[in-house]
Amino acid sequence: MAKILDTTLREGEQTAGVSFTVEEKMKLSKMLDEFGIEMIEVGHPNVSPKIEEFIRKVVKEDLNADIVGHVRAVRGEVEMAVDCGVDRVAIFLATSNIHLKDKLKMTKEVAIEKVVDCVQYAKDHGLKVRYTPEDATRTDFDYLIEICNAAIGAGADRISVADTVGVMQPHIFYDLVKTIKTNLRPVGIDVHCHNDFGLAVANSMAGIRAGADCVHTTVNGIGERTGITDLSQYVVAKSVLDNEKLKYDLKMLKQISSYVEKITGIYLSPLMPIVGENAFTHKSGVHTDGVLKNPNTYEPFSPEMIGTERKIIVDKFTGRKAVKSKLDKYGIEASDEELLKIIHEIKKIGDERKIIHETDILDIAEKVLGFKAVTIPTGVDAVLLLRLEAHVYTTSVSRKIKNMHGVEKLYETSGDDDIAIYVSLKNVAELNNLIEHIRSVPGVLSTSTRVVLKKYGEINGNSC
Ligand code: HCA
Ligand code: CU
Repeated sequence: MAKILDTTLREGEQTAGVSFTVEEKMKLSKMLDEFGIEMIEVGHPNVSPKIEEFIRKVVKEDLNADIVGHVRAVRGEVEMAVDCGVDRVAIFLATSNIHLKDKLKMTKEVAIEKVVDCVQYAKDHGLKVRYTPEDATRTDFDYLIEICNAAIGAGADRISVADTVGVMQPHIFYDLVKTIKTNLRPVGIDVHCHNDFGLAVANSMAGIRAGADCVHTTVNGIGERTGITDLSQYVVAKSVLDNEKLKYDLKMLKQISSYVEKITGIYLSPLMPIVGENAFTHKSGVHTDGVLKNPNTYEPFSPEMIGTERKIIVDKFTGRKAVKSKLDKYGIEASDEELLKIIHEIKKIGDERKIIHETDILDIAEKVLGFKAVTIPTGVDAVLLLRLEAHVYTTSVSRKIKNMHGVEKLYETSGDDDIAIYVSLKNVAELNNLIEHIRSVPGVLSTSTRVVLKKYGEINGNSC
């Protein structure tokens, strides 16, 4: 079984608009370690004081995962990584003609010298060393082999085949990795696949099949431009499609993904494979009927496997089985004839609007059955008004709050308050927790809360 190196904290932090705090990085490192990741790439220590602070802190945590620093082939940067106490260092220097000539303005010979010097230094200081020929997939093959073998000769124990601009296709990458492996001295091989054409996961799987033994991932696939191989997609594809017994705690995947959504402010498309909102949501009558009889009919694996739940949508496409299962949930019995009437009413509303809430279904059921079916707990709705500290960038706070449990709507406003939030929660205890949580976001100066007594112009109650 190939290993995983997760680089959410290095490549992921290179995503436009993303910056993690030291605390967020510590928390994510611990989650990834608990999940079972073998190597965590933690960043370039020379990029900023906070990155350096985090690296020095995380190495002391004694995680099971190896901590990998990432540096350019610059002596000072390697020295800094050594000084931070990382287990491994990854040294990268581009090898394609376009990078060497136009970006680095460096000859091929000088590039080899720099790589050899940096690898040797790190090795002499007791670190395990990876060398990454950046843009490897657009590099002249003979030169690629020459510089990698020089790095291995100097002590590198891993080579990362970087598809830096994501131009590979699975069959081509398979052949390339295989040929690289046969031409290199014995060494571990990583694959680092960018997702510019949406092929990162497929290419990574092909690379492993060809003999690489470590895949680079990020949570939610974040990274430069359109990111790299998504952790959840890769791991679940390996487990389900390749039928591999994995040692990772797959049940943590949804939770890890949601945490990264929250701290990046980058929210997933509902259509995102594996962890997207729709991954286990069933809509048409034919599908919901099938899933209610046997989930395997329309689910390639169970939602429980990644720690999430199935959702059945009730709208104008809905069939009898789905409506019946919703009514069963509330202990409401309806005859076949009554059920058909209820569905007829649901289809009527469904033509007018996109979302039908559970309370709508219950209202309809009550009308059709002629009695008060259930009393729905109304919960607590409130408007929270937030003031921020003067120097704070409002959007960065909004991003952190937007995804918290119970937050339904968020507005950045003019006037005395900076942010207005509409929240909907089960009870006052939950409301208190949310307020505490919001108050702990750096930059939030004060909150004031207005509990909603009545709502007009929208549907009251929980959504489906
Ligand atoms: C970058 C470098 C890198 C390095 C990958 C690796 C790439 O472009 O910032 O070290 O394996 O994609 O080439 O992320
Ligand atoms: Cu990259």
